[in-house]
Amino acid sequence: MKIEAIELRAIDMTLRTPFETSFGREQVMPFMLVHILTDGLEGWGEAPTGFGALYNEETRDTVWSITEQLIIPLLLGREVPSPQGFAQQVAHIRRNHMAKAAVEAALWDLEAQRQRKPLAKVLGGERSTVQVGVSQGIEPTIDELLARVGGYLGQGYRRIKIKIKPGWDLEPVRRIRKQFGDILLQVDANSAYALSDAATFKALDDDNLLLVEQPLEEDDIVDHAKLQAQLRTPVCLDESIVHERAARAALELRACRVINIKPARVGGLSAAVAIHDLCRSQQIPVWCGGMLETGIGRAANLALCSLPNFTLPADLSASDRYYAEDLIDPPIVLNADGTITVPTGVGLGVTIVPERVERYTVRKARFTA
Ligand code: OSB
Ligand code: MG
Repeated sequence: MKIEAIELRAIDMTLRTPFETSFGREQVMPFMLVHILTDGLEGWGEAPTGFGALYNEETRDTVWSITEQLIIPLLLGREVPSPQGFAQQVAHIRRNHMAKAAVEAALWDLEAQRQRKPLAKVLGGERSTVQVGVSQGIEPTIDELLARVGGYLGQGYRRIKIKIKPGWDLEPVRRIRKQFGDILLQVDANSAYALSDAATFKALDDDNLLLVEQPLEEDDIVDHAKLQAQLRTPVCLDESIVHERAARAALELRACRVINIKPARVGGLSAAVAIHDLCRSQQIPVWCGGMLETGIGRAANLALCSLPNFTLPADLSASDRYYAEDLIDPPIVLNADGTITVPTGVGLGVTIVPERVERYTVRKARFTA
């Protein structure tokens, strides 16, 4: 199987409602799609660059330029590499994990199709449905937050995560507990706090949260260890775990008791599986985070969630929680038991609708051998 062409597309997707985190409020999500065409099969990957340089250092433009200038020349006209072989091939390019992950995802899609299996099976997945939840942003008022949380619980979601920041933490959590009782609840600070704010997290210790996600700076594993030592609630790291070595360091220093795995953040599904395996060997539960992906990125995340150590609910909701129209057909839906079904078709297992991809495209380029 030879790579004949690679198409890059910049797409702009508009969220049904704006999403606010400690780093800002966004409604239009810029993504880059990678479409690899071989003599027979086609593979798709997505870089979820919706938060630009606010979440990590990458933006859609950096992802595009690294992919065009450094990654595509390694692939065009050659045999399709295995995803793991590709990860080795680009290891000399420092960081740029979203760029690598998007191309690797398209190669996983191709690899699974070549094996005539669903991606989940090729990755070592075992379950057919996965527990999911909703990640709820910061709202202008607590009443609006409560209305949104109530809406999601009414739709059947069984785990709620809320974004927090200084000044929007104890009160929203208490009001949710008061109104909705003992639901599965967790918080995500996107590194908005310092170790000197430990008192806030000690106060949250009484609220029976599943975990507190990324309270401190991305590169501050030592302070996370100091914070975790003072808390009963598990600290979960997201931004800090940029590769398997970071996971190893965090676990060795006891900086967290749970890890959020996002393939885009760690450089691809291969690295995601490696972190899953490491955590499994140390009895550290993991769960799959999200970046408000379109159905293309979410289908790959769903496949990953089927691995055995993904034991906490994923940040992975139905298509209609994000976008009025998804890029895939049928859209991803929530089951009555609060789970989502892992696609069973070969490859990503979802049908990508070309007219829709075209409708949201703001820039495209085709590179040929
Ligand atoms: O920190 O998990 C995060 C979205 C953009 C950037 C960072 C994060 C998020 C989410 C979205 O929480 C979760 C989802 O895709 O449903
Ligand atoms: Mg997070």
